[in-house]
Amino acid sequence: MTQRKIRTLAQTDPQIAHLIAAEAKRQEESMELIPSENITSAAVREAMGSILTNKYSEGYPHQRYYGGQEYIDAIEDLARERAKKLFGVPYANVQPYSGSPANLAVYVATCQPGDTVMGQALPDGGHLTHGWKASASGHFYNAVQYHVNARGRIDMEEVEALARKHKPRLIWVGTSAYPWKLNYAAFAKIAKEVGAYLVADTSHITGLIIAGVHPSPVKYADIITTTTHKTLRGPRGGIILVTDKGLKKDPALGAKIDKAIFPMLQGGPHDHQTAAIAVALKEASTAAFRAYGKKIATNAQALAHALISYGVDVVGGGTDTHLLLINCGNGRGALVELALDRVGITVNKNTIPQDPSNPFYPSGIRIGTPSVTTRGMGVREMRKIATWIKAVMDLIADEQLPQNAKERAVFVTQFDRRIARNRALTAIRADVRALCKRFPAQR
Ligand code: DSN
Repeated sequence: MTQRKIRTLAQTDPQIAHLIAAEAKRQEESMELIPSENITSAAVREAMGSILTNKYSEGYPHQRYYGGQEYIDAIEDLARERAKKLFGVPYANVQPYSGSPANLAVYVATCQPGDTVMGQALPDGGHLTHGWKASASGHFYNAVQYHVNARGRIDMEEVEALARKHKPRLIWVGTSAYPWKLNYAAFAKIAKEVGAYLVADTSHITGLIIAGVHPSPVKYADIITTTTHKTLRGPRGGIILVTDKGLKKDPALGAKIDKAIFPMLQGGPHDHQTAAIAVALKEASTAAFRAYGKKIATNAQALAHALISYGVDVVGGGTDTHLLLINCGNGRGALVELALDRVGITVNKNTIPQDPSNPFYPSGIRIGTPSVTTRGMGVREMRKIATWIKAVMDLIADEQLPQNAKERAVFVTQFDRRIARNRALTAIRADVRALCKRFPAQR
């Protein structure tokens, strides 16, 4: 009998192996301040890279359309039970491939195409899937959008007025670029008055909710959706939870969500992903994780305070979550993103409330602390990072994006080339690398 030789990735596909190694080095030597990113544990990655990816399992535990499910069922049962226990809810679906399919499943389970839905506008810190016109949610549903006020806080008077006027079937409360705590009770009152489902998309703040740093929506929302790879620190994936309140409103809600995920929107679940989610949920049930969640917020506040003390325009004057927005000046977010990238600080350009520019050349950057907190950095390191951000912003302060939209792409390419030779940026790059070395990314 011939024995099949196991070939490593490097032997089979050296190009991909090389690129993964290069990305690992990049992750080690630079710091990710993109608020939606994090660093998974070796245990999560082991489950994610396991042989479970070989299996097909359409359906749900103990009700599948394929054989050979005894271990897969046990894995999905564990993931569902851990999710229910961790969040204190009676129902969980752990099969969504990620956050956007999870949110689409909520629409499919609760609305008909053309129904009115309501969510926070994307430039005001909401999410594409909450009714923004470029997404399916804004295309197939009659989406009404609410905004933030001049202080950058959700305008609850507008939320109430729009809900009364449009009587949405579903109201989203959830954000992707909003630094403040959400008032779930106020949203629940409005949703009750107009008879809407209240859906909390906690993707960005799930880890903070587990840590008790942010209020929980469990008492107030009918449905909760979350990605699993942000502050929860799991693999890429999504979870949908139905609360006691949701089941009281509609006892079939869990069954409707299950049906929306499969067979309406998805095929076979990604069993390797389900196992990795189960591992992440176990990790998130520990006191160590709760301490981690608290540190994310402490670090974000320290970063915001330091930046403000250096005269940086932090939108709304701070944060009480894991992220903050910096106003870089009209359309300059992309320039600051590129310059920070040059020194090994990865952020993303982002619109700010009432942005005078557009989403491709927005005026802000979005910064978050989940990943650097996972590396073990604390308040002292946040102050250091703030000095580098300020220094980089000062170094490119004279660079102005052309008014003429057609000239912008060329300008940005030339700008990127120009700063590659900047000695002051190169010196900061060396300091960033030295700090990263003291706080390894891989765990
Ligand atoms: N792409 C995610 C984020 O960066 O916030 C939201 O889906």
